[in-house]
Formats: sequence, structure tokens, C-alpha cells
Amino acid sequence: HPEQQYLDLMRRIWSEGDQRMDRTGVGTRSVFGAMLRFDLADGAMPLVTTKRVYWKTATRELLWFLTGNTNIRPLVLQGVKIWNEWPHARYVAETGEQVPLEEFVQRIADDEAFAARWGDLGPVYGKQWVDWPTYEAQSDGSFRPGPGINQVAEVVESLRSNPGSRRHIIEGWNVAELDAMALPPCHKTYQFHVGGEGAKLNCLLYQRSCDVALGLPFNLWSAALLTRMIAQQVGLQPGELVWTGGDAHLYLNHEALIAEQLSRELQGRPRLEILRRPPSIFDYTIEDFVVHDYTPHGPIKAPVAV
Ligand code: UFP
Repeated sequence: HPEQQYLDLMRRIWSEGDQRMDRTGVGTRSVFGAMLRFDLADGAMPLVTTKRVYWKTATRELLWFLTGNTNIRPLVLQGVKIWNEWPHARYVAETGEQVPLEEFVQRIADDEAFAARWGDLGPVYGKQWVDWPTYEAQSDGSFRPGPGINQVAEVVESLRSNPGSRRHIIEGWNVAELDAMALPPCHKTYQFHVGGEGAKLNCLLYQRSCDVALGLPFNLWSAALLTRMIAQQVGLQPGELVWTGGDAHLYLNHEALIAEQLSRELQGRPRLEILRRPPSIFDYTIEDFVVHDYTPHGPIKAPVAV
């Protein structure tokens, strides 16, 4: 079962990982350098079955990335909470007002101006993916903003026009803008590749830092989904998703979650069906995706380290 690799990685980190204090102050066990491979043929998806993964939430986030939006408001309005902690922490730090998270999020939903002021995450994934900033030198030596680069559109185009290229890359790590981001990208580089038997579309994701318990199930789903969507757009069969992690870690306060999950049996093989072929990579909606044969174990709640 493809998910066995995921559970093995979790077990290896917990038993052999190097224990260290991390940025969040929670502490982790971690290994450096890990790889997982998933065959995406016949609709197969790396959707974790040993706990319920909210794949629609991850899908809404991916679709939000593709809009280029970096404000949490569109997510909040869809009930997606995954990015809320960051703007809330900034609000509390900058205003000194100890507003509870739920109240802050309600204000983001109710008040567009408030959301514009406090809901933005800075130039995170969406901005870099579809509107990577450029600068044009002027004759007086100054610089002016140039047109943004839509890396996603360019990769779709290059896969169509030059499938054999080794340069199909979507990069999130804009060095000059890291300081302005709520969180520097974790899933930072996607490389696409056409090859193997039947010239399929493969994807390699390099993730510099990975919370294997909470983050990775989302990250695997999203990477596989993006690969499926791009494959559909360029008329290729999906091949393999290769996930590679830099610092792959488990937070020490996730011990109960990890023990529970490792005690569970794998449950079937979920498949994704995409109901239509939208006109472009930017036209998918949540209703386009249906998951079959997903009968996971129950969800496992655990605190996210901010
Ligand atoms: N993290 C993930 N996947 C993501 C995401 C964050 O695993 O998609 F946005 C985790 C990794 C790490 C933390 O535990 O969030 C980021 O912290 P740092 O920037 O210090 O690596």
C-alpha cells in the first residue's frame, strides 16, 4: 500500500530522529532528507487513510494559490481555517489588543477593509506562483516594477510546447521577498517532467521543512492534485509524484497523535475523479473534484505549531 511509506517515515522520525528545539519553541524530532514516491495512474492519490484528511480544505487552498490571492479572507469565507493563526498573531503583536482568534477571524469575514489591513500574509505562494515580481532598470539607474511572471501558466505552456525540457519549474522561494512573507514557503519547488513509459507527467516536490504529522498529508494531496490538473490541461497521463523533504520532523506535542495513527490499519485506495476539463488551469472549482473509495479512520486533532 502506497501509504505505508508515509507511516514508515513517521515511525523512523519518531524512533531515530534527532531531538532538537525549533523556531516555534515546541521541539521536534527530525531527520534530514527523505523521499516518498506515489504512482498517480488510474486516479490513485496519496490521500492518507489512517486518519481523515480534509482534502476539500487542501483543494480550496490550492485553488486560492492559483488565484494569486494572499489574503486569508477568501479562505475564511469558505470556512478554511488553516492560515488564520499567522495574521492573528501579527494583529495581537502589532496592536497589543488580546482579541481571541475566533473574534479576529469573524472580523476578517465581516469587514472587508479590516481584512485588507490585517488579513494579508505577504507575498506567499499565490503571489510567487502567478505573479512573481520583476523590475526594469530605468535610464536614470532607478528600477520600476515590470510585469509579473505567471510561472504556472508558463509551465503549462512549456509542457505543451517542449515536453522534454528539464526546466518545468514552479518556484516559491523568492529570496528577496522572504522577509515579507508570513511563512517562507515550505513546499517551495515543483518540478514537472514528461517521461517514462507512455510519456507521463511526473512531478517532484521539494519541501524544505515538513511537519510530517499535520502538514504532509495536505502537501501530498495538493501536489498530486496540481499534477493531475496540469496533466489534464496538457493532455498527458499522470505518472509519479516524488516527494522530497529537507527537515522532516514530528513535533513533540504530537506524540499521542503519532502513536494512535501508527496503530491503525490502512483503509482502501482512494481515487480522484475530475468531472470536467476546465478551459485553463485557473478555471477549476471545488465542484470539479470527486473522491472515490475514501473510507478513512477518524480524524485526529492536534495543535499546529505557529
Ligand atoms: N509546514 C508544513 N507544510 C506546509 C506549511 C508548513 O509542513 O505546507 F505551510 C510546517 C513545517 C514546519 C512549519 O513545521 O510549518 C514551518 O516552520 P519553519 O518555517 O520554521 O520551517
